Order: sequence, then C-alpha cells, then structure tokens
Amino acid sequence: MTVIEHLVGGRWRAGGGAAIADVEPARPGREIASGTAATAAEVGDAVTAARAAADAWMRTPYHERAGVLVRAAGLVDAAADAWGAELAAEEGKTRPEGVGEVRRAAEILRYCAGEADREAGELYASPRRGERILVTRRPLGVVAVVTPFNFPIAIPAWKIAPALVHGNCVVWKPASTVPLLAMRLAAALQDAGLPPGVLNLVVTDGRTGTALVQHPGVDAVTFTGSTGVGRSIAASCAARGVPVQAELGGKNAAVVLADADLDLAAEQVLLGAFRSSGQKCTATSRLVVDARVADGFVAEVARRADALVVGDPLADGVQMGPLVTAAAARTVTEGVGSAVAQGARPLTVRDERPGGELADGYFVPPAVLELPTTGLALWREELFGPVLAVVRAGSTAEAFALAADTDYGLSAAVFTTDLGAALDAVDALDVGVLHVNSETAGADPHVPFGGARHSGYGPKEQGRASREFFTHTTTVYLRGR
Ligand code: UN1
Repeated sequence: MTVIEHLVGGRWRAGGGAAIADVEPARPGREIASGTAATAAEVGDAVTAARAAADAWMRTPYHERAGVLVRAAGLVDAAADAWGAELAAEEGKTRPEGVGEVRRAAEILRYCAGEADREAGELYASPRRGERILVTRRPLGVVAVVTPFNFPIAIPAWKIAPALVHGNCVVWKPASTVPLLAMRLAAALQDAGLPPGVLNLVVTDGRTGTALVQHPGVDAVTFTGSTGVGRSIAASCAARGVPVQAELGGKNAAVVLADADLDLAAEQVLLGAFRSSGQKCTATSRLVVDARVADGFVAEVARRADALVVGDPLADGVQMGPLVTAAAARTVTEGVGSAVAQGARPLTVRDERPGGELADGYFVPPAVLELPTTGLALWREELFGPVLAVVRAGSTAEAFALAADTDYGLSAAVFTTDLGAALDAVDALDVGVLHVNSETAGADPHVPFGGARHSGYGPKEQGRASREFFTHTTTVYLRGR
C-alpha cells in the first residue's frame, strides 16, 4: 500500500501529525494509502523551504521554468491510464473521467509552459523625448495553493503550473481525501527537474491548512472550494494584505427553450448534472424548461437519469460512482428528503444502491425533482451531488429571470436554435462561464475560468487571466540617458 508522505525542500518525509487513511468511497473498507498528516511546524518548514528557493527560481529564465512543465506533462501523459484508475478509486468518479482528468492536467501543464513564448509585458509611448514606458511582470513570491477533492489533479495543475512558470514557489495543501494524486503530480514535477523547495506538498487537515494561509511567509493564496471557507480565507488574506484568488460554489442552471434540440439538451443536461456524481462547482443543479416542452423533456431527463449505471467507478460501463465521503452522501440524501418534505416532486423513481462488495459505498441515486416554488433550499443552496431541481417558465424572458435567480454566478447553459435568444442569454445571465448548447461544466486551459458574485473572489483562473493573479507589474520608465 502507498505511504502518504509530504514533499518539503525536495525531500519526501512522513508527517508528525494524526494518522490519515485514504479509502475508496466505493468500498470504504479498502485503504489505498495511509500515513500521517503534516503538523503546523512542518507546514512552516515547507514555507521556509519555498522562501529559500524563491530567489533562484524567479531568476531562472522563463523557458527553463517552462521546460520543467513540458517534461512533467510528458510524465503525466505517460501515466494517464494508471493514475486515472487511482483517481477513480480515490475520488469516486468513473475511470474514463479519471483518465480524462489526468490527460487534462498534462494539457494544462503544456499550455502554461507556452507562457514562455507569449508576450511578457507591454510597451507604451512616453510623453517625454528619449523615453519608453515598459510594463514588466514579477512573480509574487511564495504562493499557498489549497485545492479541493473533486478534481484531484486538474485543479492543482491549473493553479500550480501558472504559479511556477511565472516564477513563484508553491506550498500546496490538497484535500486530505485525495493525497495519492497529489503525490503523483508533485513527484512528476520533481522528476521533471523542479529544484528542491520550489514546490512543496503538505497533506493535512483544514485547521493546519489555516496555519498555511495565515503564515507570514506566504505572499498569496489561491483556493478552490466552498463559498464559506473561501470567504474566511479571503478575509484573513485581506487582514494580512496579501492577494487572494478564491474559486467557490455554484448553483448552475441549464435553460431549455421551446425551440431547442431537445435530444441534445437532454444528453447535455444529464452530463452536466450527473457526471462526477454532480460533484463539480460547474455541475448543472437547476433546470429551467419552457412550459411548452416541459412535460416531455422533463420525463425524458428523468428516464435517462433512472437508466444511469451506478456502481464501481473502476468497472467498464459504469456512468456514475459514489460521493466522496459518508458525510457528503448524508448531506445530499438529507437535502433531497427535506425538498420532498417541502413539496418537491421526485421524477426519478430509483432509490436502490449497489449491493455486494459495494454495499458500504457512499452511493446516492441520481435524482430529478420538480419544485413547487423557488423558495426551497434545493433551488438556492449548493448540494454538491447528483440532484437536479426543475422549474417551468412561461416565456424565454421568464426562463432567463429564473436562471438568474441565484446568489451564485459561476456557469450556465442555454439550449436554443435561435441565435437571438442565445445572445439575449449573454446579456441576461451574470455568470463567469456561459455554454450555448453544451453542458454547464468544462473549462478549456487557454480561456478564463471563474465566477461572479458568490462563486468567486479575485482574478479569474486559466488562460492569460492566470497571469493577473500570479504576477504583479513593475512600470519601468526607461530613458536612455
Ligand atoms: C470543469 O467544469 O471541468 O471545483 C471544471 C470545480 C471547478 C472546476 C470545474 N472549480 O468543480
């Protein structure tokens, strides 16, 4: 069995903290890895190691830093099948999703390596003779990277790769439920030639994670997770005066208009709502359907949800695995129960869970429920599971108003064959990511990703947007003599 270790100053070592067990959510009796958590003092060692490495790394040419990412991408790609299976075992998403995510991490590493070849600043004219004004970029220093369980390698890659290529050092705290994939990515970067201390990995609980984000040696924090935790991290960063980027929750709507290709819409809504068991901040958790097509469309979505193959994420043909922990499964089950008690009408009928060796797994059946009003918590609060809340709209304008009826603003999807309606959606929906005729989830590495209002705080991630967070500018008034 794999031993969970921490990477500090280029050396792998055991932690001095409490025991941690990495179990399969499909078979919680089976441990994949075990070890001991990092203590606050060890987190401090990691920050010290990062600080010690910072000056040399920031002076390393962009192309040398990028070379490490390119070599790491090759190692990650070569291991995609093996690590994808480990990811599926550890996190619970299906094996094809796990393998796809590992390949996506490699693609992100490669995209970020390309930063070395992209423009590195701006040049302005000067109002004075003999002068130009140059805006150049500098790294921030030591960045704390705090990542969630649901994308154990892709989200870390899209935070760590831009941090590194732009010349920062990193101390990374992954969710303690997914230490194995964290170790795999850190080892790939180390094997690709990253100097000691440039990337440090500490696996620990949230309380010790707080010691990381509040450490005086940390110059910036990037976080993905719940809105509550993200806001408290943002507040503590503001109190210390350090930049923070927080990628938070979502309550994302798919809007199906009367003229939509309904077969395509049903397929995409299913993917958005139930892939990764709905455990994505970009998952489709609300469905707004034009009343004229609602009866048939909603029945079809529920029929397909009931037909999903739920089971061992490693088995061929399985379409949905378990949730990540017993607590997550309980929260989702209770959320559905209280919605039903408040008048929500279940449209899916299945409620059995896999048996046999999966009987103790954290499985929750996919659920589609029609709501009597939008006053229910199921309409407003992120549940982070395979649950789709449906309402009907009397017109396109009402459909957009219902989709916009949320404090969140991460992603949305609109299904229509009318270009005018699609363009109206762009104006009507205050979201960071809008999909026209595709599901609400998904993010390409070369374009900005992130949400509005309760869904995010600070600069966007990915694409060139990541440079906004991982560097700051020096304006150089450059006069020859
Ligand atoms: C995706 O939709 O593929 O935590 C990425 C999340 C998001 C990433 C979603 N930050 O689910």
